Amino acid sequence: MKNNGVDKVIEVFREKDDFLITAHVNPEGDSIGSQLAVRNILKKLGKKACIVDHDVVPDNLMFLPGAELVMKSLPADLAPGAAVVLDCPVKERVGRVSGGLERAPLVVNIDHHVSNEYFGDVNWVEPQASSVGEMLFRLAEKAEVEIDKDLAVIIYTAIVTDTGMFNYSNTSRETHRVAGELIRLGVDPKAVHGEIFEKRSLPEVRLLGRALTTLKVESGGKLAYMFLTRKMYGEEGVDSVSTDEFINYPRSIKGVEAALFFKEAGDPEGSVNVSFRSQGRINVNEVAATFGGGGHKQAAGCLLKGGIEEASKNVLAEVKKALEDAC
Ligand SMILES: [Mn+2]
Repeated sequence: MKNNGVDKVIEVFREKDDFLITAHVNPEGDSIGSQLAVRNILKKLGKKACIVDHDVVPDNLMFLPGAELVMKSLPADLAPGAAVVLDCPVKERVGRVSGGLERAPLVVNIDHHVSNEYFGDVNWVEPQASSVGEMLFRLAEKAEVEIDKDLAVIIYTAIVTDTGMFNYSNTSRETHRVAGELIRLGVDPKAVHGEIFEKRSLPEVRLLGRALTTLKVESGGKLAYMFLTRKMYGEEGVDSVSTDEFINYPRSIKGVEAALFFKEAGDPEGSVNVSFRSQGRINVNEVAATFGGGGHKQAAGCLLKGGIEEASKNVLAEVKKALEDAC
């Protein structure tokens, strides 16, 4: 477990010429934003870089400069000098792109998850950082790479999404310093917010409605959870929508200590995405880890094989146990 730090990452960025960039499956603002930020920085250093992801970029992040360049499969002739893995606690979380990591002689792991397994040849992990975006701002400052408006918008998006709009406990004085700098560099917070959070599709809002009808509260009001099934997607005539915010509804109920959201995944089929949130009394990173996942103390996730009912039963039992021990 060696944390090499930002300087070593900058050294690799300067030394190698050709980079593969990737991040975790089921992408959101920080994983997309941090990949685009690394690409932007590498381009300014005169390097070649391509981004390959297991999933497509969510619609609400397509406004980000460079989002259209994210590829879904590895180019056949890809032979990168290094791979950069972002916002990813374990190597397996890159999904299908893991084949690309094997083709790279050097893997750089940049992350802020406390559960990070230091799987890179070079590791830079800062669990106290709000987002990988925030870390990359400091990298750009240190490397003296120009932070133009495009890069500022990309990093701001990573921060605003991973902090739940500066709401979560990972929001620090440093987070606000960076956000302030980004505004000075040209970010319009209202415009970015509008792009990310106020262009919901009708099916997305209706799917939230369907998920909310499954909402249950147990453990004497301390546990709230809900489901989203593939059948519900079918009923709304859509295949994928951004569901990042859904977990906030069970989480926001008065008295709830732990919130869970179970979502049947389309790819790989027959698997279930689980999101965990805690108000601080239980460590959901530990609970998610017992199911092969991880994340942060108050926000974590895992991917389970099998049907949603069976998957949820096991997870709910573990969370209830943790609640009994802690509360
Ligand atoms: Mn993140």
